[in-house]
Amino acid sequence: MGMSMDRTFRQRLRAGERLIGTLVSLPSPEIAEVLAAAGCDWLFIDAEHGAFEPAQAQPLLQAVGDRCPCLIRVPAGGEVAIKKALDTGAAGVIVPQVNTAEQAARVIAWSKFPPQGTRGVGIARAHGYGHGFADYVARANEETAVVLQIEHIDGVRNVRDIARVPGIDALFIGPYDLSASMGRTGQVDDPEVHKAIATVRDAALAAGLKLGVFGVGAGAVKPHLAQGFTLIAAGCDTIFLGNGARQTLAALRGE
Ligand code: 3PY
Ligand code: MG
Repeated sequence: MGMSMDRTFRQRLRAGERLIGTLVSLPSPEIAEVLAAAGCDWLFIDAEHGAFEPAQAQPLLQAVGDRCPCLIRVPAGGEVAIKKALDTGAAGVIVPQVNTAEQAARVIAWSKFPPQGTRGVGIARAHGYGHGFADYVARANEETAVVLQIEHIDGVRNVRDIARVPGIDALFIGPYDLSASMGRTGQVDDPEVHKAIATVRDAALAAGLKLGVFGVGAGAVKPHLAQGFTLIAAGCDTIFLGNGARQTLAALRGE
């Protein structure tokens, strides 16, 4: 996938380019097209909480084509989900709830073809359905981004060890799960939650990894921009849709 003359998403991520995208929670190619056309730098396709499996993200990728790189968040850091997500031709995977270095190492192994890892070798969209097999297999380890979510206080405690695992491109904070693991569900601006986020930030930057974060809107992610976060998921499809409808209704009803 992608034009080889262009920089890949992974190259742009690793170069520290600010990449602003949004979360897609509905398995709708049309919504992916709308968000790509709106100018998103990338799409966070959510096959963890969204009502679809990693392989069902494929029509969304087909809809946006080369216009917008898509990362698929898998339901959990398991081999099958990672394999199926990458086989769609996704620009990378986002793996939730990585709490130990051992878990991180397994995720990297499942995401990289031998000799770097143990990713299964098959024929799918990523490989041009077989017609681009050799080319894809030669490039995939270099061109596929692996983003690990640190979103549990156990992951924060282990983050220095996690960050040292070779092959990780970015650590991505899940503020909602992180706050929940600290007994403060949804209190993403709680000082203790902020302290935990700062611990992850320091470990990532010390290890030369990039930093990502989700926020419900621009206001939620803005403070993170100044802290060195570059992989940004702001808002999500259903929130945009509901907000737009609410604003229009309120304007017409004089609220
Ligand atoms: C969280 O906030 O837990 C997330 O996973 C957001 O991406
Ligand atoms: Mg989460």
